[in-house]
Amino acid sequence: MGNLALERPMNQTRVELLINADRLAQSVDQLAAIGQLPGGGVRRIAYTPEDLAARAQVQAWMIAAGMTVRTDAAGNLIGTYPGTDPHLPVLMTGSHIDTVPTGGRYDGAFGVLAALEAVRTLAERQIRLQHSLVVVVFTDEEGSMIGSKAIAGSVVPDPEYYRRPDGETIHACLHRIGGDWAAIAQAYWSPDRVAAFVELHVEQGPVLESQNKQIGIVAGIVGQRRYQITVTGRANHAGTTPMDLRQDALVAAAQIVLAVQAIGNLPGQQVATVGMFNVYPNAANVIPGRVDLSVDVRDLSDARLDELMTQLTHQLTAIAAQTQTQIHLTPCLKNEPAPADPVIQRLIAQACDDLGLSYTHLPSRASHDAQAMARIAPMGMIFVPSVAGLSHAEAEYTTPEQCTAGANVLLQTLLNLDRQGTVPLTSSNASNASNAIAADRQLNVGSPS
Ligand code: HGY
Ligand code: MN
Ligand code: MN
Repeated sequence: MGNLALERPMNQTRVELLINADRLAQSVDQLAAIGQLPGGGVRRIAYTPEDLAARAQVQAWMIAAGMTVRTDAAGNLIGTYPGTDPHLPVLMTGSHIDTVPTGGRYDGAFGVLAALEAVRTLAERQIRLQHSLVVVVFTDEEGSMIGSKAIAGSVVPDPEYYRRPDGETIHACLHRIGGDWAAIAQAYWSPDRVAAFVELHVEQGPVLESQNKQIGIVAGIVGQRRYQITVTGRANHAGTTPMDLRQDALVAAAQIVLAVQAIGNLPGQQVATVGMFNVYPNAANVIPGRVDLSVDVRDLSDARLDELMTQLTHQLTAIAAQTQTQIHLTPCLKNEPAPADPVIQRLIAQACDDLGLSYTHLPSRASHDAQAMARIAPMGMIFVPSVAGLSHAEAEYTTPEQCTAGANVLLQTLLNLDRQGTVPLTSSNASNASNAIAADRQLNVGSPS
């Protein structure tokens, strides 16, 4: 792993405190057993019994590690390892334990378990930091990201925005995990309470592996927009309805998929995806009356995302007219691009140097809770390699050695931050603009019929 000829091996580090690699690997295995799929991956969708079981497990581990634990109104599980100076703002770290429907063992879970391992390492040596160390398991990262948004004060007020694809309300979802929609504003942390937020995560891409680097220092996270599109046509008999008298929702939806691909293929760095697609009534002899699909668009520039969505909207209008359907586009996620704090990036680099680990700086094209957290705190992210660049897939893998290296970088970065004191929130991170988007900003296009 890596070209280490000119570097110190890990066992000749300049640091005194190292995490317990076996204990970390064991916890990764144990958590992956909750919601385990036959192919070795994990299905642990937010608010499901698997999510609840995993939360209970992590909570028990946090308590055993000497943390006090609570669940906030957004359902975030918050463990605190008290510091020696209760007046200082906290150092915060964490990630998520929910997964995509067929996810891997590391996306999110690794960041939570490495943070827990950092606390275990401190606790067994009876080391207290000056700052309290707060480990957060954020609610529903793979869906609404409501957990980190609540902490950052950017939750959209309209509960309809958070209705699950299966129709369940956010009230019911949060209630099930110990949260409370009515009190969600109480989950907010003002910037003066958080000295820094650091998230460790698997890269979910091929860059580190292809460059033979052990650690990635994230320079910034791309902005992301997600929409649900409903195409409404008219269900009718597939035999008796002449071709020119159809309002076929699936024909329109198929054109939308190609239009989304086309904006992704425009010159630039953006990506655009239709990942969810449901046809109703989905019967061979019925002209489809309705299709629900998702659109996910990402780029480092918010202005560019606006531009791309304007183009897509024009195309949807044309498709609706041509297919005699109605196309309804509802925003369901908006994450602004978030730069990582330069001071934290430097402290991560210092941790890598002290541990004898190779590193490079790179952007994150995946969204993370760190993105919301950057609104209220200086933010940093540490990446470890993903074997073959695979993620959001059962085959997602990061070796135990790579996990150990990442967890040690996290621990050293937290120690560096504790010594350094509060990092001032840099102007590039401080954002006054609300990224809450108006829930009524919906687009309806289509032929009146
Ligand atoms: O979709 C994402 O980028 C993230 O994994 N939630
Ligand atoms: Mn993910
Ligand atoms: Mn993730």
